[in-house]
Order: sequence, then structure tokens, then C-alpha cells
Amino acid sequence: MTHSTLIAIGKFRETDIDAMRADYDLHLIDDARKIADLPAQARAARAVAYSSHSPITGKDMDLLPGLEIIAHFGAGYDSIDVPAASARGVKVTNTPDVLNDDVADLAVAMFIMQAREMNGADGWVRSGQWAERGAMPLARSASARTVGICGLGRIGREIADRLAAMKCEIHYHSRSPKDVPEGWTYHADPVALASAVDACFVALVGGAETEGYVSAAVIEALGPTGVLVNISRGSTVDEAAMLDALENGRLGGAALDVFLDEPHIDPRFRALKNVLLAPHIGSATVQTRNAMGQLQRDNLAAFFAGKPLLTAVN
Ligand code: 8YV
Repeated sequence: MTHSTLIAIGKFRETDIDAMRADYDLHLIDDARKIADLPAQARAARAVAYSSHSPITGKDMDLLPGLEIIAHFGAGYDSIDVPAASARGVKVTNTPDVLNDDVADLAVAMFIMQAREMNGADGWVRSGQWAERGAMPLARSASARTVGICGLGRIGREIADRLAAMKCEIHYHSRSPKDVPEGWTYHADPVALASAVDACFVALVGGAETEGYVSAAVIEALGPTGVLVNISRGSTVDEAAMLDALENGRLGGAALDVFLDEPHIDPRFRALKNVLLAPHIGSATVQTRNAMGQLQRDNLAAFFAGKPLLTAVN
């Protein structure tokens, strides 16, 4: 049987490449800018497997005249110009839900680490300060705090459920009120949310609509004792305003897994003691990345079998 052609664009693990090679005539490139370099036979492909945070545009799609589907590795699909894909009749799929637990775990873990100053605590022991100077200065509680979730989608809800189990008082902001447990407080305005809480978790989808959604006003409302936790996209926060506020003590602290210019983050972050940093690892576990790869391939298989797509975006 001849295999269908598949163009894989971006970074993939060997296991995913092997799995795609088993089923397709695979052409692998690391960036959509390299589509033009592919041989003509590859550019006749009907399908693309995508795994990149750099953009794929309508112009890139036009270089693939037979293109019918872009199957993305990731829940967020802000790197794909979905309106351009739709205009060309190209289906887009993503890999939602399978990563919810890991991303929510990381958000809560980073919140606890930031509050309890775990990085400093580790250093206190390693550097010998415990023996030399005695007990570390007191940190802050993570349990029983008042917390806000900005964006109560599927990941936001998992974060809220974990925080509720930690006896936190839950506030949230989303476009409209959601079906939530009694006692959770809805705020129609993100500034009102930030004013009401000790810590705010950003769980918004990325893309043009949410760019800078966590604005200077939201950051000011969180205030000198407030903490911002972001596991969504760097673009959702006004990063310049956040850096200013962190440097000047107008924002208490932050725990960040995502940044504007990954992996070349603003060097100002490195000097900040009140910030916990992670290199976009929300979904970065063997279990979840396996599940994401499988879901990406299941969408491709469904497409080639003429069956309904499992997780269609458009
Ligand atoms: C990335 C993510 O996909 O799912 C998302 O939206 O941000 C991550 O899981 C991952 O970094 C692979 O590029």
C-alpha cells in the first residue's frame, strides 16, 4: 500500500516521528518558512502535522495547493492563522483536554513554590546558610488564600478545583458566569477580579483577542502583595507593565511558565527575586506528551479515513 504524504513542521520527539513514519510518507521541516524548499511531490500533501510556536500563515498554506488539514500538537493554536485556514477550506485540529491535569498541577505547584519560597529554601540548605544563619525568614501560606482564575475554561477549572481542595476562596473572571460550585464568585471585569484576590491565575487562550488582557490596570489592582501566575501564553499579559510593577514593588510576585519572546525571555526577569520562572513546561511530561502525539495522529487518521475529526478547531 502506498502511504499518504504528510508534512511535519516544527519540533517532534523521535517517538512521534517514528509513529508518523510508520503510517505516512513523512517530510520533516523545522519551520513553516521552509515549505518552499520541499520537493514538489511533498508540496502536493493534503495534510500537515504542526508543532511549533512560530506562525504558519495563509501565504505558507498557499504553497501547499492540496492542503486540507493542519493537525496541531498543542491545545493552544495561536501559531496557526485559523481564519486563513478556514478561508482556504483547511481544517485545523488541536490536542485539548489531555494536558489539563499537568498544566493545572504546574500552576498550583508554582503558586505554592512562590508562596513558600521553595527556590530560596533549597538554596538556603545547599549554600550552608541554614547552619550559618539559622532559620530562613518566614514565607507566606498558599492554602486558604483568596485566589482568582482569569479564564475559567477547562484548564482554569482544573486549577480552581485544586485550589478549592486547598481551602482557597475561589473568584473567577470569564466572558460569562459559568456553572460552578456554590460560593465561587464571578467578576465581569478582570480589574475587579484582581482587586478581590491575593493571587491571580491566568488561564486564557492565546491569540489576538487576549493580547495584553492582563493589563497594567489588572496588575496594579493585584498590588504590592498580589501574585500573578501565568501558565497560558506570554501574550495574555502586558509584560512590560508586569516587569515595571515587579521591579518597583507594585506587584508582589509572579510565577511564570510562559513569556512573550520564548525562549529569549526579557533579561530583566532574571534579576527578580520575587519571581519563579519555568521554561514553558505545562504539558511537558512523558504521559501528556504521549497523549498529545496520539491525539494529533488520531486526528490525521480520522481525516484520511474520511471520519469525523476528534478535536476540530474550525
Ligand atoms: C505546547 C502548549 O504545545 O498545548 C499548548 O497550548 O502551550 C504546549 O503544550 C508544547 O510546548 C509543545 O510545543
